[in-house]
Amino acid sequence: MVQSDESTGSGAVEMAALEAEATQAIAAASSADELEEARVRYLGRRSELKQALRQVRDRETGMVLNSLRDRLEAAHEARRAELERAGRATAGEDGFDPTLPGEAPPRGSLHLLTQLRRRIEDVFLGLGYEVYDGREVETVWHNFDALNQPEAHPSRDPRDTFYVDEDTLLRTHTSPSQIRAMLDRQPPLYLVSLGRVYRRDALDATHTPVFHQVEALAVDRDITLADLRGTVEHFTSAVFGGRREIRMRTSFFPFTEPSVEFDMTCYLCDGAGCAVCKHSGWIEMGGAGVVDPNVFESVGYDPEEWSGFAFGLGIDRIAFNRHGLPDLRLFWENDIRFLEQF
Ligand code: FA5
Repeated sequence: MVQSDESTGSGAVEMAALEAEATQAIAAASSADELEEARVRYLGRRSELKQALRQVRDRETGMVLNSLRDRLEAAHEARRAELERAGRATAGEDGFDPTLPGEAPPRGSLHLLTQLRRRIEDVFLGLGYEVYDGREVETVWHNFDALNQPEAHPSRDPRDTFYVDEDTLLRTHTSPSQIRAMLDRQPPLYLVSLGRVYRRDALDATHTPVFHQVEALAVDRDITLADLRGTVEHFTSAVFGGRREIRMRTSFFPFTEPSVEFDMTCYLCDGAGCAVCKHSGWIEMGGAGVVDPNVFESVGYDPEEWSGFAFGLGIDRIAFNRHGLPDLRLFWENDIRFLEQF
């Protein structure tokens, strides 16, 4: 029992011990239940302190005990607020508070290049094309020889191409899937092939050593450059929206003859000229042409009977243009702040 015994000082000692014990118990309470237990024990109706207060006879002792009660109540209130802040006071022992609003888990999305790749596939499927998967590790024959690439062509140089061994390499474009498909199937055929390609290009804002291409191949009777033009126009309009016009410039690829590079009217200014198309009204898309008879011969197709067109372009550069991105490397950095915008 706490008693005021100023003559011996034992009451003061007991109160000091009680205060230390109560303060310690309040501070140690780690849940609302534990805190309530401490409150009942040290501040409740049956607590030593309350009983002592009831028996107070002199003003001095009353003041001392009242100030002790005030200090313990303040400690209790401080601890209660602390626990509430930690989300535990209202939640019970397991820390779960069903009254708090829920947190929505962040939703992931497909990588921008995957989205574009699927969109391109859908456009070709709509035209009746088949999606054909080529190989990333290719033979030199499929990647170069069968595509009529001259022995001395610079792209064969190990400084430009990743060789696995003398006869094997990481494909430098998606065109070898034309060869595989023609060896697998008999014409007529209409197919599209998408995937990664590899070149020893120095890394900068518009070049990455790994990038993605889409390749389309049509082989049938009486195919002409006009069919190529119509298909490319449909493809670019479907992917970019609106009605895109196509411009062809003569070019050279060993596997097509004639060969062209094609541009489309800028999807932003519709050809008027703006920052996206560098004020030319046109955006470069890729390479194309009529399949060279030598390519047909290397897969055993009769070039007198069959004709075809092929075109190929870089998917990364399309996405880069489409979204006005400053740097192709963003596709590979996996920075969530970039990825979550698409
Ligand atoms: C070719 O790869 C040909 N196979 C395309 C082709 C197919 C022509 C069928 C005719 C018939 P080229 O080397 O130009 O062509 O590459 C095509 C596209 O790949 C370029 O237009 C460009 O968009 C993209 N590209 C090339 N190098 C890189 C690179 N380092 N990083 C990102 N994209 C690239």
